[in-house]
Amino acid sequence: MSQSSLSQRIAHPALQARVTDADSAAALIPPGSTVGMSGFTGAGYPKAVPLALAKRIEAAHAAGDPFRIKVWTGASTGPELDGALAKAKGIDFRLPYNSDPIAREQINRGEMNYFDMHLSQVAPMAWQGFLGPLDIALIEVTAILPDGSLVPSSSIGNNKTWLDRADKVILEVNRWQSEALHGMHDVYYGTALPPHRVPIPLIRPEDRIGQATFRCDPGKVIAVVETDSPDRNQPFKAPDANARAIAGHLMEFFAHEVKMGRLPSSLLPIQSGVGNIANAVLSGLMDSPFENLTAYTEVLQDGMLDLLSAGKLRMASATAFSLSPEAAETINADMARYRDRLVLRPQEISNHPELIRRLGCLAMNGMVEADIYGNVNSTHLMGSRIQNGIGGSGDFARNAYISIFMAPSTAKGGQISTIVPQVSHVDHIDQDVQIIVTEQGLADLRGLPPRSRAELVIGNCVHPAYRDMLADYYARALRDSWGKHSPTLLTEALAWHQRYIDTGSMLAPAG
Ligand code: 0RQ
Repeated sequence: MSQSSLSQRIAHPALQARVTDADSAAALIPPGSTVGMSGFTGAGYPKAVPLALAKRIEAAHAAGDPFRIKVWTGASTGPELDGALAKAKGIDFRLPYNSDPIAREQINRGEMNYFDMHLSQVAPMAWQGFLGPLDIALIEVTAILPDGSLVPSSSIGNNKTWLDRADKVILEVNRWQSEALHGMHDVYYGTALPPHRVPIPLIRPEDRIGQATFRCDPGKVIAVVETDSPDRNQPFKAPDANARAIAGHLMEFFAHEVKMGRLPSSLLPIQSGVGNIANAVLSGLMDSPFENLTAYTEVLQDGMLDLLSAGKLRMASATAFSLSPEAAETINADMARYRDRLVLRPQEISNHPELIRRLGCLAMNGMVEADIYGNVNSTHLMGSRIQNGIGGSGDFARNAYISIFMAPSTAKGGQISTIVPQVSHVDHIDQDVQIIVTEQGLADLRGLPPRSRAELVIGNCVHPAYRDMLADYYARALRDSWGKHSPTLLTEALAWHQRYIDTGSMLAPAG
């Protein structure tokens, strides 16, 4: 590596002197450490030091040393971080969100402790102190400026907090990240714990209320590692028929709300979760009559960039990118053009309840299942196996102007109904859920008491294979339930899930 390429990206002389290789940096992380790492939905996570650390942990385990660490991040990361460390059985405790399959298996076997939490609350809780000290911040950045301030990379997540809170800092400077990212970020330093909290001065999604870089005490930096590696960037699947049908129902709903005068024709700032269905909804917006849209959300997917390029989306605010490899290459080659219309913020701001409520976001998130009263499970399969985590869905759902949850009406090839008598785990209570959408249809639950909700959900959202079963259950619940406000047959309600666990299908056995 030439000295000129080093000095271009690492312009602080004392930090140039800290440049080392990944193995040497990993050797500075003691067993039992709590490490705050960068990374959010596969963007901006450290890619070299965690791999080197995993190697070191494997060697320690082979020698009988039970080396493990605690890992805090922004949200999900990539195989070089969660995947490698989990494979090495090196993670003792993990927060706040995980989608890595190896880590998921360990969590569900009870081998890894996982604290699943609202993403907006990670930074304030780290400052409250009950999570314990943060020993090391391991952060990917785009560049180090002459004054030692840091240009963030493709996600911000909790990096500001990790850099301020940690005793020591290890930096990965990733040359793959476009230098033109400089200027896209808005790092707000005005948050505090009560009783010192003040209103956050953000009124519109495009407002910039902070600075373009992280501050960082150079005296805390114990190592700097240069990398040149892409973000995880998974390809998106083309929307399938279910995703397109869900998007279609939503577009119809938005058009109706505009017609009724309850939404402007530019809608309100949209928040969209990750995945196939969320991307289909963004494609739906592309073909919709709505113009001048804005987004105040967590992640910027391919669909958002398409909307920006087409001029449908005026601007978008998030905390991270979550792109396909092709979209990442496109934006990397043309970052300066996008920089004025995209803002990346710390996740305590992108997901802040005060701001989501003020802006009136339209929250659209995926779900595992919903019950007939509108309670939503986003996290646990059959009540006990965690899939990913609540992520930002709770931050947005409770505070949104309209809170929408969506999923196909069945899972596992039709053996599971995603609309059930009672959810097997509750992430979003019925008061926080206003719209349920499946490919079958949409239920607008706003202002409705429980029995009206149940009728609408059964009538509009359930797959035909399960409609009679649910209608029959509900009729008997109406007749036999102990209370008639939210009629429920307690033993029978969760028997749907037990039947799947026992027989591989929720469908009632014939006869
Ligand atoms: O398992 O792959 O073994 O078959 O659950 O299901 O259909 O791939 O789900 O990718 O659309 O994600 C809720 C998980 C949906 C996501 C969830 C099985 C199914 C499959 C996954 P297999 P799909 P999607 C912004 C907002 C919380 C975080 C959030 C999520 C697996 O949206 O993590 O909203 N949300 N963040 O077969 C049993 C059911 C099931 C079921 C599906 N009812 N019962 N299993 N499956 N439905 C982003 C961030 O916060 C970062």
